[in-house]
Amino acid sequence: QLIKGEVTLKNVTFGYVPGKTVLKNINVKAKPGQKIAFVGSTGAGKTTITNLINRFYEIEEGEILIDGINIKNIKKDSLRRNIAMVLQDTHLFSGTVRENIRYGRPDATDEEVITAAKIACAHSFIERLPQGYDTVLEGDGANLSQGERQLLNIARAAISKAPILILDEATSSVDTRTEKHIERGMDQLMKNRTTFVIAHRLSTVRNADQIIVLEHGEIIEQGTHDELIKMGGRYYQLYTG
Ligand code: M5T
Ligand code: MG
Repeated sequence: QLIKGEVTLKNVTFGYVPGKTVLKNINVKAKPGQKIAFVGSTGAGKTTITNLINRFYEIEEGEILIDGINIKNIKKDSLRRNIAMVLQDTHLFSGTVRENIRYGRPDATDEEVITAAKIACAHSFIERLPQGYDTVLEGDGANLSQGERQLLNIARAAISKAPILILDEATSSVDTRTEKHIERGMDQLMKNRTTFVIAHRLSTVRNADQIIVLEHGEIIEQGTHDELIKMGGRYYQLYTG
């Protein structure tokens, strides 16, 4: 059963190994349907926050709530159904393109698979594959380019009905032309979902409801694009380069 998609991080402090804190006292509240962007330099802790929302790791200090429920009390398969993700490193399995796209939505029709592929700008390259949607992918999509693998992951997110979406450099391996092309699809993907987006290109985070600036695992600024620009701090520096 699907949830509304309110996500709250309360005083979250975390490290992968004892004695090395990666996130310090993180507080974020995402209302259902909001777009939350994380920005900050390499190693700031952006991916780590999404790792925790996905519950890839357990937290010892603080808590993460979805619709008011601590994620520790949500079954893993329910969490997987409610969170769609396109991550920095792609995940595909050996199976056909079609199976890979409808992973998590085995009930999806062929038509839905094609619609999702079109949203992800993947339809045309899939059609050029030897067996189209029935082409078998080698383990982890070894017979595709990194960018094509990302597009398949985007198609998978598009077909999912999950109310929460995590985009971690979702189009980082896609060429600029395709990236330009896919913008509308990405908007469609985010529509009506609580979205956490991480992108180096700051133009893609501009319209976020909240932009959160991280530095060494701490939130140093938080606000909308206009607010942060007016503030003239770190975000302003990053934005004006
Ligand atoms: C933040 C460490 C990493 C860095 C810090 C994912 C991961 C990270 N780290 C680990 O020790 N183990 C891990 O599995 O945590 O890293 P991040 O959250 O990946 O940073 P980022 O996403 O802001 O950086 P980038 O380069 O993706 O922009 O000290 O060593
Ligand atoms: Mg990262």
